[in-house]
Amino acid sequence: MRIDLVTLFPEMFSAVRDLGVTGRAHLNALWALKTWNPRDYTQDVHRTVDDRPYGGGPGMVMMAEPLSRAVVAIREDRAQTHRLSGEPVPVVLLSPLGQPFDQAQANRLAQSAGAIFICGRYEGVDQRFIDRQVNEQWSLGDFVLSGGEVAAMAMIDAAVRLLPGALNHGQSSAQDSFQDSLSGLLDSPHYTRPESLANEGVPSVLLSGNHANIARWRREQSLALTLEKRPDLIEQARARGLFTQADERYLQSLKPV
Ligand code: 9WO
Repeated sequence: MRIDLVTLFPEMFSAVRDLGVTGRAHLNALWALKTWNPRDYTQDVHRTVDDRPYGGGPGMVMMAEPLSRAVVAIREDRAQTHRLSGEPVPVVLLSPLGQPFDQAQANRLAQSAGAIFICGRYEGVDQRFIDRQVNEQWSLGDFVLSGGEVAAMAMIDAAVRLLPGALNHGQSSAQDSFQDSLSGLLDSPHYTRPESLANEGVPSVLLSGNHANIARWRREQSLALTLEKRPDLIEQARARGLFTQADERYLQSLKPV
């Protein structure tokens, strides 16, 4: 997977490139990241990337041409670097108008050749660049950021940790909230040492060594937590036929009579 980023702030991406699970995976060449600064694709002495909005209004708008030239340069670079497997990748604008990014999107990104992310700044991006060059818009949710970079990093993190070999314990990504082994339910609570913390212990089943009981307790915790916090996810899992009879019996037992 190769991620190209068009951004005025390439330094921000050292976080995802150099640190933690994603940093280790990058070191192991499980994925590649390349940043492209639209300022390097300007043609005036001031290296201008923004201008005032037609029609007036506050703030500045990112100019189309430096962004377009950056995307052209990325396509050339991708064609040269992957001469044999030039799988086309989407040009994605991070925007609150986009499709909601979820675990299924993260999975698709992780199983693809990557994406070209456009990180907007200022009040927005010239619409003509979006119309001509952008294939998709992806959103993290209904809020406004000062730029697309932080959203891009969240999506990159969600995808990279799914790459084979990215996690130390091959298991643990399959155990996360929203992942398949949990039927799309929230994960159960976690505990570690010390066994007693300010006089509060650890659920005794976790100390019992009985792995069947531990698995059943965790499943029941997931069901109860999800029913309380995200009943929509319970309905989704039921509609997908992911509940056993034992799951349904336990959910029934949680309902007030
Ligand atoms: C901002 C905006 C606000 C209301 C309606 C539409 C909008 N589009 C944009 C937009 O594309 N903004 C650019 C990127 C430039 C300003 C900062 N940007 C941005 C991206 N702010 N917030 C996001 C974002 C991205 C993904 N998920 C949530 C928010």
